Amino acid sequence: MNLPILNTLASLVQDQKVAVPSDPTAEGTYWFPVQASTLAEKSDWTFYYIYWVSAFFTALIVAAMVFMAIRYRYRKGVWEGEASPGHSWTLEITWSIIPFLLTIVMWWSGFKSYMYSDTVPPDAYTIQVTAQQWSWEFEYPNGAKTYKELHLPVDTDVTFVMKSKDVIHGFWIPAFRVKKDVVPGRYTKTWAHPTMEGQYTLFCTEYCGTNHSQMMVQVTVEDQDSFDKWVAAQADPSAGLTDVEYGKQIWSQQCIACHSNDGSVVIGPSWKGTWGTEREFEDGSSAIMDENYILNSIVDPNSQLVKGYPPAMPPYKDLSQDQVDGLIAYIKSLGN
Ligand code: HEC
Ligand SMILES: [Cu+2]
Repeated sequence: MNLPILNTLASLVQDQKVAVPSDPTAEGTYWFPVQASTLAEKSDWTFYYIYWVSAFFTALIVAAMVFMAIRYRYRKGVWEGEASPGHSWTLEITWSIIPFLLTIVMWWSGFKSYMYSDTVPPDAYTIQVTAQQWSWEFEYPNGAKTYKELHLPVDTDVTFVMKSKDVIHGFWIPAFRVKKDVVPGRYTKTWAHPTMEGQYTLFCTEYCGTNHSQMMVQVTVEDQDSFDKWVAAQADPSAGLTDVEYGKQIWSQQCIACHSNDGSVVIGPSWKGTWGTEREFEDGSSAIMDENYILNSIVDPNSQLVKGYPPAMPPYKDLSQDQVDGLIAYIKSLGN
């Protein structure tokens, strides 16, 4: 069976050593994962308040129903009902005021935590988030970029300034109760104040195409010292790597959703055995897979559309020369 998605999943596990994100429901309560941010507590309070008010009234109403069904059941020979009581102001006012107060509390706590989650603190540590089919990019203030993982310092306000390169995506970290759409053509912002060190999962929560369900990222919350060290190390991603290793790393972060290294077709052609071969295009022309062709495929993919494939690849204009060299070296290493 050659299902593209199985290949991608398999290569994700084999090549990337990405821990398959831990099950977010494994800890926490029946309803929610752990509370790992300041918002979590507020948001859960509203939920549990509504939950218990509903549970209480469900029990009360069902009990009254059962009681009355028995009390006023049909009895043989009795055809006349009891006389109904008249209008009762006390009752009317009680059952209007109490629910009114109960629902005002729902609105108030919902409104307050919504405003809290939507008011981005002005001086927070800022991470630029870019979503695209089907990966996330996180850019830190020192220029470091990461894709499969997001690290955050504990007990710090962090703002996410988000944009999308293509369609609508959704930025969702359940343990933080943070969820905000990432919309093409505009910036959206959200923020979090992580309160607990640990590993959580970020999901895409807008259905954005074939590999939507794989837009998961491991979120690591750690103490400030470890975070500083980590983010400094990320700033120079090619340090200690050969060109081929560096290229493979970029592939596994940004290209793997569509290109395999083992001959299987995902969305685009596999890179295996393509170096130096002749590529045929939709318009009938052709070219040899060499440095220039790869460069052109990266920055202007639709100008030479490989025969039989959809124009699904977005242009990658912000890859550095080093990164392009790495990718070329990697494709070359996959043979011809
Ligand atoms: C959303 C899916 C997608 C992503 C992500 C993607 N590509 Fe592509 N790519 C395609 C498709 C589809 C084609 C074939 C159509 C075309 O030529 O544009 C293609 C073609 C190519 C080709 C030509 C392949 C050949 O067989 O002639 C190269 C080289 C390439 N991509 C490089 C990259 C690199 C490098 C990245 C990551 C930085 C990348 N692509 C990310 C979809 C994607
Ligand atoms: Cu998405």
